[in-house]
Amino acid sequence: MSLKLSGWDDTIVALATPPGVGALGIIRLSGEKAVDIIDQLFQKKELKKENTHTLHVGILQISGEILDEVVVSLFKSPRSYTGEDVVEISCHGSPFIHQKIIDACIQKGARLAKPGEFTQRAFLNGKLDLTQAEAVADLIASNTAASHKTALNNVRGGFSRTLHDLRERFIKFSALIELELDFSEEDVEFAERSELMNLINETKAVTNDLLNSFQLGNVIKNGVSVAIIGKPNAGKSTLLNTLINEDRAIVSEIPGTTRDTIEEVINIDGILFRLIDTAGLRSKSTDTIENVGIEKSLQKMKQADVVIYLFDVTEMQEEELRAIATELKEQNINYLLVANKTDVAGDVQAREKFEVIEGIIFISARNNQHLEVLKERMVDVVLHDKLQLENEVVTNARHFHALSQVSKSLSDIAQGLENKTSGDLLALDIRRCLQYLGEITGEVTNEDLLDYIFSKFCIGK
Ligand SMILES: Nc1nc2c(ncn2[C@@H]2O[C@H](COP(=O)(O)OP(=O)(O)OP(=O)(O)O)[C@@H](O)[C@H]2O)c(=O)[nH]1
Ligand SMILES: [Mg+2]
Repeated sequence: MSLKLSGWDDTIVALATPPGVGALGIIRLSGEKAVDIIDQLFQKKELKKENTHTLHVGILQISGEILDEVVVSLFKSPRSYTGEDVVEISCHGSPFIHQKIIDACIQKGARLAKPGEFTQRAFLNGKLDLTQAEAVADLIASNTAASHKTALNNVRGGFSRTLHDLRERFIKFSALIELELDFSEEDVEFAERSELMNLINETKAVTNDLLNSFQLGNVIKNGVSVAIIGKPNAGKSTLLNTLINEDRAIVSEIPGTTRDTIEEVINIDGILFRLIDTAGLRSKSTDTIENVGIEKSLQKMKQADVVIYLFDVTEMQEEELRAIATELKEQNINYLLVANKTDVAGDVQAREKFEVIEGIIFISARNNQHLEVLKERMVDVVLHDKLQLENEVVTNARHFHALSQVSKSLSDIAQGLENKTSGDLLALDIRRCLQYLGEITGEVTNEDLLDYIFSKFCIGK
């Protein structure tokens, strides 16, 4: 990788564990002088004479002042996370000690690392490609089984390996077509057009699958927002409380109890759902505050990924429900119709009352009845049965954008082949495709983009 950043030759230092008091803290150094710096602070041993991947117990001191008794892990270049010499100091977990040790390292020639700089160096030294490096940040941020799984898959190569291989094959074609251009007078074809077409189709299939996975990827990474909507007193706040198993929202028999929206998060089957309890919808209220609440509810409904339309089964009529469903459908809202208070109406009677309308979920929010059915349907709505978490999933908007461009350039190449366009135009389209494929894996990149990506990491990673 030819890209050199300013400050690239420096040795960097940072706390790798969370700031604050803990049993242990880990301070990490990376760079040419990492071993030398620690040798100046470490008593008794000379690390530069020690083997890589070894542990050393000892005292750290500076100018005669003892800093801490520590364990030092040694990773010599190139067999380290960054590819440079890396030293990790496990010390006691006091912020005071951490600061002392970091100051001592700086005094001996290190500088404080920028956010993500360790991972950035790993990328620049070819230890990780860009999607893997980005997945490291996702892995650290992952808070559900699903987000953990997709991030881990991407850290370990995921789809970027597939894209890398396809790109290599395009490079071969690109070279062959450029060669044709050199022999343009002789009208020869080095690049087999049918093979190129096969490669285009193969790449298209991969790209399309990845593009389709983005919606799911987004859900896995950011969670699904679910607005609970319905008339006053339908039991919306009760439903929220039962789902999160906590008395979070005020429940009362007075219609119009909830005024402001309340948000709570639950994890169902590894997917994060952001539940939003809203003010009950009624056509007109004399209370201005309630009206503001209703306005907010409508807004939340439009912004939500999924809407739970909750109604009191004893009060709702079939015709009205049908009209509501039609309205939601027309507004392109992803909704679930949920009938509440089946304990009052009777489960069987409630189902009979609405048997002509499909897909209603019958529950009693207060008695926690059939909520597991509702949860299952919430997951179904998100997954749409079309994707499994085992598949490779795009979670990153940058990748999504570049993949869309790959897809477009593939169509251009295909069209060029069909129209028997000249080699130089074909070469141009292929180069564009190579550019976007390379942007995803980081084989084509620029300093600004890298700085932007890594600036979102935490310090010490
Ligand atoms: N019998 C029965 N009563 C319920 C059920 N769910 C809620 N309720 C009652 O219905 C009343 C209204 O419940 P809430 O949860 O406050 O209703 P809401 O939809 O949030 O009402 P607003 O905030 O006013 O829009 C309360 O008295 C609840 O105890 C249920 O499943 N069965
Ligand atoms: Mg309420």
